[in-house]
Amino acid sequence: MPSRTDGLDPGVVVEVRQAIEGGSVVAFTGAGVSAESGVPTFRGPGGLWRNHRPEDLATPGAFARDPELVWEWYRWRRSLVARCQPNAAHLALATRATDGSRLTVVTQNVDGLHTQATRAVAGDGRVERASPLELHGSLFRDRCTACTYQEERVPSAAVDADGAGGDPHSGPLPVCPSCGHMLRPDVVWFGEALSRSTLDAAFEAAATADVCLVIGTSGVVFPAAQIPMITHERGGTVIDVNPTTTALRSVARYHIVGTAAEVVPALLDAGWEHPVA
Ligand code: BV8
Ligand code: ZN
Repeated sequence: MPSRTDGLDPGVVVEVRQAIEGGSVVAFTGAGVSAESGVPTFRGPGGLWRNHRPEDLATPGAFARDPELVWEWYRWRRSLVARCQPNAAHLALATRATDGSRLTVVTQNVDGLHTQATRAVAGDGRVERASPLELHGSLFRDRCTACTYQEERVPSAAVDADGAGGDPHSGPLPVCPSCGHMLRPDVVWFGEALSRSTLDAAFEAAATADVCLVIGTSGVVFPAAQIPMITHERGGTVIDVNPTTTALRSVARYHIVGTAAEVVPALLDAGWEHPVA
């Protein structure tokens, strides 16, 4: 069982910072890393799935049966997330991913906040090298259901570009300008395969990591949830940052009970000073 630490115990912070310093780190994040940016999680109280089951919305079958309902949900999420900003956890991760430290961000999230943080910290020029691996795609990209057409929906414009005018319940369904078929959100639905190249890169990062820093995930969705398990199997240290216990407790060496925006800067931020108790 992990050594559980409520909040920022200075001794544990020193130990974890030593494990991270000089080692290679894979930061594996879920919806919890964006909670303090105002993005609802999936399975918690007030969560995104609360009024629906995942199978009702995030599956190819749901889209085939009721594309209006699925688009309504994604348009609502897009307009909500477009108003959210990266929080201190996203920024601390982006700083380490772009300052030459060996830190790779692997995220299950589709909210684009890790990429926004990377742009904020490094500027557009260096985003490519430090871009997070987005295992489940992006809320702000549409793709055609029939050809290879894709279209980025820049978050700030997402509220308007949809033709929904920020009202998540209106607007005709988007069609491909190239072949006329319906567009869909470029996210990975349940029962759909993840991008092989993205998953291979994520598994490689996990296999060679000294530390897997797990932030804000219930650890129930596969194959993403294999990431910390791979680091553990290769002898790396898994650190779980979460206010509650998760399905990853069997592989975590530390469980730091706290929130992402509070804990992650303490573990990564060179300038972080432990507040005088
Ligand atoms: C596939 C994109 C095969 C869409 C998402 C039985 C066993 C094992 C696997 C399966 C099974 N039955 C079915 C499967 C496979 C299935 C799966 O894993 N199902 C689960 C539910 C059992 N997986 C799939 O279908 C995957 N594909 O297997 O394909 C295949 C192969 C070849 C060919 C064809 C097919 C695809 C899975 C991807 C699904 N898409 N998202 C969208 O977003 O709309 S998953 C969705 O869940 C999000 O990506 C989300 O990130 C992800 C995981 O959830 P979490 O991020 O963990 O969020 P959650 O709310 O659960 O937890 C938040 C945590 O944060 C909590 O612990 C909370 O305590 C904590 N927290 C809260 N506040 C804070 C905080 N932490 C820190 N700070 C805070 N402030
Ligand atoms: Zn098309």
